[in-house]
Order: sequence, then C-alpha cells, then structure tokens
Amino acid sequence: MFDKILIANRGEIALRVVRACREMGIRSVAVHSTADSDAMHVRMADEAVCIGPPPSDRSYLSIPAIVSACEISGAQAVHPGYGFLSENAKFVQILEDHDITFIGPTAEHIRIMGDKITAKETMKALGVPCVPGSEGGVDTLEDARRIAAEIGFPVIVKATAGGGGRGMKLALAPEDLAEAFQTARSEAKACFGNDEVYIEKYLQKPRHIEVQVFGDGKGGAVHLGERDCSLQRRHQKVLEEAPGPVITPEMRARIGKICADAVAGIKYRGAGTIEFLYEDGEFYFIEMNTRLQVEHPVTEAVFGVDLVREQIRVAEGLEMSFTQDDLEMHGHAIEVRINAEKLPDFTPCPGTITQFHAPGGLGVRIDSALYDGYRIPPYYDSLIGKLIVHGRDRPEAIARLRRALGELIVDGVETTIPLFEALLEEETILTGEYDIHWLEKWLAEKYA
Ligand code: MV4
Repeated sequence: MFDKILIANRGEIALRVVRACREMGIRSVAVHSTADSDAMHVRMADEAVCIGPPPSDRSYLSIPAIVSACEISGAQAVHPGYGFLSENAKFVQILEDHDITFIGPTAEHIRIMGDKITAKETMKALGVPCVPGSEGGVDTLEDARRIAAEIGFPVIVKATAGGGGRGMKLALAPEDLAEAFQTARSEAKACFGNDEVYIEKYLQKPRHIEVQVFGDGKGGAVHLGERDCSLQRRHQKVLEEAPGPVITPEMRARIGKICADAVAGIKYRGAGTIEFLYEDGEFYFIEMNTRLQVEHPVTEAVFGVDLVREQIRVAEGLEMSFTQDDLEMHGHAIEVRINAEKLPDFTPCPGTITQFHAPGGLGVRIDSALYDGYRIPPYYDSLIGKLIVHGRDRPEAIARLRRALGELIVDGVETTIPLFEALLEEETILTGEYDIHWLEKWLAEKYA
C-alpha cells in the first residue's frame, strides 16, 4: 500500500488527486513552481516541494526536478494528472529506474498510443473499427494518390506524431492532395522531428465520441460508457456530456465491449480513453489517450465511481473495485470548462480573483482551485475550474446547469461563463443535435 503519493501537476486536477488520496488514507505531496507558492493544491496537500521557476519546462515538465521531489519527500508513486508529463513514456521509464511507481499505464503502452499509426494498427488488430485509410505510413506522393483514389475524396493527411488536431491537412479533391501531403510532411518534420504521415477518409460531419476504459494491467478491463465531446473550439473542448445524446444503450454496449476487450487484450493498466468519430450510426477509431482526462467527472457522475481511486488501486497491483456487471449508468451529466479567457477571441485573461462563489445543491460539482484573492499566473493553461451537473435525464441536467451557472460568481477576470449562458439558449444545444463543427460556426455567426 502506498503511504505517500506525489502529484506532478497543478490546479484543479492536483486538488482532485489530493482528495482521492485523503479518502484512501494516503499522504499527498504537492509540487509547485515559484509562481504557484500560494496555489490551492499546495495548501491542500499534506506536503509541498518547490520544483523550480514559473516556466513549465523548468518546473512541471522537469523530470529531474520531479524525481528529486520524490526522493526528498519519500513518495513511492507519482500521479501525473493530465497534460504535462502524463503521456511521456521517457518519464515513466525514468521513474521505473528509480523504483517509483507511475500511476498510469506502462511506458510501452504510452509509446504505442503516442504514435498514431501504431495506435491505429494495434486497435484495428484488436477488432476496433477504424476510419478507412492507408495501411500504416505513406512515404510518397504516388502512394498517397493511389490510396486517396481507392478510398475517395475528401481525405485527410495526419502526422503519426501528431494528435489532438496537430499536424493534419485536408485534401477536398485530387488537385489538393500534393500540397496537403507535402505540407503535412514538412510541418510534421518541423514540429515533431518525424515526417511520417498517414491518410484517412475525411468524415464531414461526425460527432466526437470517446469511450472511457479501465484496465487492471492483468488482462481484466471494463468500459464506463461514452462522452460526447463534439463541442470544441480550435481542438479545445468546451462542454462535454455523458451519455452521448445520440448513443443508444445497444450501441453503448456494443462499442463498449469492443473497447474493453481491446484494452484487456493488451493488458492495459489504468484509465484510458478511446476516441472515435461517429457518423451515420458508425464508430471510427481515431486515437487513444493514455491518461485521466479533464472531462472524467461526467463519467464519474453517471457511473458513481471514483476513477482516481481506481487508478491508485491498480497502480498498487490491487483489483479494481468493480466489474463490468457492477457498473450501471444513471442519468445524465454535463461539464462546462470555466476558462480565464476573454470572449469572443478566447484570449487568456490572467489576473486576481476578487470574488469566487461556488454553486451547490443536488447534482452540482465544482472542481476548481480558485479562492477569493487568488492570482491566476500567466504561465499555464487558462482552465480555472469545471462545473459538472448531474440529473436524472438530460433536460434535468440542463436545467441544473442553468441554475448552477446563475449561482456561480467568478469576479476579477473575464471567463467563459457567459458563453455557456448563451449556449443554453440554443435549440441545437437543447436537442443535442450538434456535430464537431457546430460550435465554431455558431461562434463565427454570433460574433461576426
Ligand atoms: C478527423 C476528422 C475527420 N475525418 N479525421 C481533430 C482532432 C484529432 N483528434 C482528430 N481530428 C479530426 N480527425 C477524419 N478522418 C475531423 C477531425 C476534427 C475534429 C475531431 C474531433 C473534434 C473536433 C474536430 C474539429 C475539427 C476536425
């Protein structure tokens, strides 16, 4: 049993992990940059270690600084949260070399899923439906033309080292292919030091549906349904919900079993997310994330489980505390991301919080590291909190979200709160009939 866990992160997710540790009777160690000395995660953890100056590459991304903090504090394990070092295979390898447990999957699984071609080949071999496209990488324009002709236009050229929307080029018609292919390759080389690309059929109006999976690392795995994360701006999620408004129980059971069997097949350990594009009743795998995600609370709400607690359990070699048969989905949950950003351009807006009031009541959860007088540093991500609501059905969750947004006060900086108030007036949001392009189109019209 771990008696001390170091949290290699900051903000609301660091606090989220502190809370799970405390409930499990495990001591928590916060790490922080000099910009975060007064941060809530530092105050709430049992101990704190300063790991460097404000820039992330010298603090939260510094492997030597974090390994040293483990040695100083005597932490036996590291929870990486999301972002930062959470999907860094080298970090996991180095922790292993120091006999420190990484709370997450193996370095090998992170490596496989980090290379998008290998991820897709692995998933395809495990029976997961994928977007039609090239078998592996495409080296020449000649091959690109042949494959594109086979699958039909439009096609998308993606960097194997990309992901999350980075390193993609669209070719609507044959005459666009040469440029898409060449630019994708040269940008991939410049951005990732790896020019390998692959080609897929471009789906024109899909939804982004992701399946939450969880493995025990010994060949046991479950799924915890899906989240619809189609509401994005520039590949940043804005609002997420579970279950997906258009996913039936039969579809959930079918794709869920495919995903659980796939991760069981590779003896995956911990939390993972299998991302799909969903169009005309079909799921198409695009990527797998090997971390806990920002939006995990909507899954926790509808399944009533603590995913961080389970991550810690399986990292210790314990069994998961539930089986697939134990898991029952209840009601509907919605998360909105509160960012310190100024609309309509979403410009980051660091500054001092002059007043913070969190909403409460039945079915309302706030994950935030804010407090009155908190100074948001300019160095990090602009996410300052998440509001998660849960209701017996989608209309009840929406009513609760509207009510909770009315109670929420974040003064001193501009935030995305007004965006959600406006979205809740939209028929498309109320019916749930949006796709991945709806939000950007709506923003362009509204703020034209
Ligand atoms: C696609 C696609 C259409 N067809 N792949 C963007 C992020 C990365 N995870 C994959 N992405 C896409 N891949 C094919 N074959 C459209 C997107 C995409 C997108 C996906 C999910 C959510 C928002 C998006 C916004 C633009 C493009």
